[in-house]
Amino acid sequence: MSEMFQGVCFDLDGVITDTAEYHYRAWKKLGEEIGISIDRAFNEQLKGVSREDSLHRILEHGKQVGKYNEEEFAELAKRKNENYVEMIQAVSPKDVYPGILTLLRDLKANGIKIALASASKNGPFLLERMELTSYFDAIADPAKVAAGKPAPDIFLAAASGIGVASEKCIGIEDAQAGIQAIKAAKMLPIGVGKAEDLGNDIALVPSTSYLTLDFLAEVWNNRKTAK
Ligand code: B16
Ligand code: MG
Repeated sequence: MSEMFQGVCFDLDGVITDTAEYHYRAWKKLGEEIGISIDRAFNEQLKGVSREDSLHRILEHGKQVGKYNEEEFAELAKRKNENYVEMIQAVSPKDVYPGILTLLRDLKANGIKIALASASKNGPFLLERMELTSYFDAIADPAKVAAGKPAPDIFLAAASGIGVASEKCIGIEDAQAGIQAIKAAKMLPIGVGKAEDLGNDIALVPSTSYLTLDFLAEVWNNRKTAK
């Protein structure tokens, strides 16, 4: 197992815990208030996408582009976030997805650096609530990157935060935009979800319980031999 990967950059919503569901409900509620219906299929396009970009996509989807001025737009985004923040107050260590804690422990025990590459400004709060903060060597700040997912910026910031070349990192994501960002950052992607959503050209797991250190190593080694 020579030339192992040296870092793992984790998405948060949908990979570490089920907050993707809360984002969906909060957008759906806002959508109902402004007359735009949001279903789960459309929601796939919002996963991993920043709060403001998500609202742009929703207004486009509802043919309401230009309806709100800058101030009203900011108010809508704030309203969604307040609703979302209320929903995540009760998040606790028992909400951590299966296998994640063991993976974090195993990575740490093997000297592999761990970073958070979430588009969410609520990421640090959520890690605190789940008592996971101490496992992370770096948390990339989405407020400081020029472009959100699918641009590579947040994954590049995460790799730089742990001092590992992105080519030596694995990125784990549940969203189309996130997988694109990982590829653009030249990391090895692992997707949590279905091929119809994430593509059939990457390693996929149906649930986080498959994300063991051995599995990550296998995916890494297969990439090496495939080239
Ligand atoms: P916030 P991730 C993303 O987190 C979510 O998937 C996306 O739905 C959300 O709009 C975005 O964070 C911004 O979150 O409004 O809390 O700043 O999947 O990149 O961990
Ligand atoms: Mg996600």
